[in-house]
Amino acid sequence: MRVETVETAIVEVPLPTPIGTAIHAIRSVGCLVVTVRTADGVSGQSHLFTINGDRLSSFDEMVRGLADSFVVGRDPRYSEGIWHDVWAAINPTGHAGVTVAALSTLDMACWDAVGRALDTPLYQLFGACRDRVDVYASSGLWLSASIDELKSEAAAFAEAGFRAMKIRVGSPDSAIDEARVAAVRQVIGNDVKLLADVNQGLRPAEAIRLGRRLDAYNLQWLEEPVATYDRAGHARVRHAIATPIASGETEYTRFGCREMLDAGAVDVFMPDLQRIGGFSEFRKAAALCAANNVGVSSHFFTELSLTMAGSIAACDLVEHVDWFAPLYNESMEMVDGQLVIPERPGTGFTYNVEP
Ligand code: SMN
Ligand code: MG
Repeated sequence: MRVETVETAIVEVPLPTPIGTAIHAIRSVGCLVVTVRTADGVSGQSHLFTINGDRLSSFDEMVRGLADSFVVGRDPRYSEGIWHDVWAAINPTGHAGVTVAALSTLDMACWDAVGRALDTPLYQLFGACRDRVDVYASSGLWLSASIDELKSEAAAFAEAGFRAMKIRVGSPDSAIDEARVAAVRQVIGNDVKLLADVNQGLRPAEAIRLGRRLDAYNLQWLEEPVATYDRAGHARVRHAIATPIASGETEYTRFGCREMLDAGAVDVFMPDLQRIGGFSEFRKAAALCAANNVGVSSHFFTELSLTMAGSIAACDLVEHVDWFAPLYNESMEMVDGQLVIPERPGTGFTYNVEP
């Protein structure tokens, strides 16, 4: 099996309404769909994205450059060798950001090709541990929503069958955040899990003040309470409140994961497939977490993260973001508040995008 071409396609997916977090203002996601084709007619696909499509052409350039040098002409079953050759080559440029996003996307597309060539779901190829996984609704309850909007969105998520959902917090006044969390908790009751994401919007003392207020609302976790680089700050918050701390969506590779674990920053590490280094590296980070008795969840990339949840025992909860559904030919299936891990070959998802 030999890769003959790697093609890219840029697609802008608008959000139904613009949204805001403590640090983002988002109107659309600009996606780069990557297709690896082998000489025997097998293909593998994945994507990366930037918020509002910002500087997406740099990512395209990086994917195509790395693909020409390290993927074309290679056997995708040598994904580990490809990963390490790219890692060595990006050393002078840097092991984070555009370089690692391109590496991640190529890694996932190669793996998808391997699954398709073998006509096997990737999660089973990696060694399956479950066929369904708990999920939380995450395309809503934004910081930009009014309290009335929060209440109706929360009710709609529960009505749609979600048993968990995430609210964004990080307002300058913690009393405002508390009122918003209280309003949602009142609508959904105690049986539906509620998570809260600060999006790095606070300093440690402010996050502790907020966390102590929110301890009364039985939250599943408080996410990214402070800047991602402030791992000691994460640990301070974690030790000062009862609610568990989740973080890691902005960390790169097993090395970023190790920094978080060594600092005692998190109860749950939540890699983002685009930043962590693709399937190969997500699995290594998850092994580190397991050795440290730290939980694993996934950030964004719901469709592709099902491959991880299906093959990593500690990864027992995934984030549900519906923004990318228009890219795919297949839809995610939810049964009794859980997502079904598809038994289709590869990731189980194909892109409806022509390069
Ligand atoms: C998030 C990240 C990027 C854009 C919107 C929301 C958030 C999440 O941190 O965890 O979903
Ligand atoms: Mg987050």
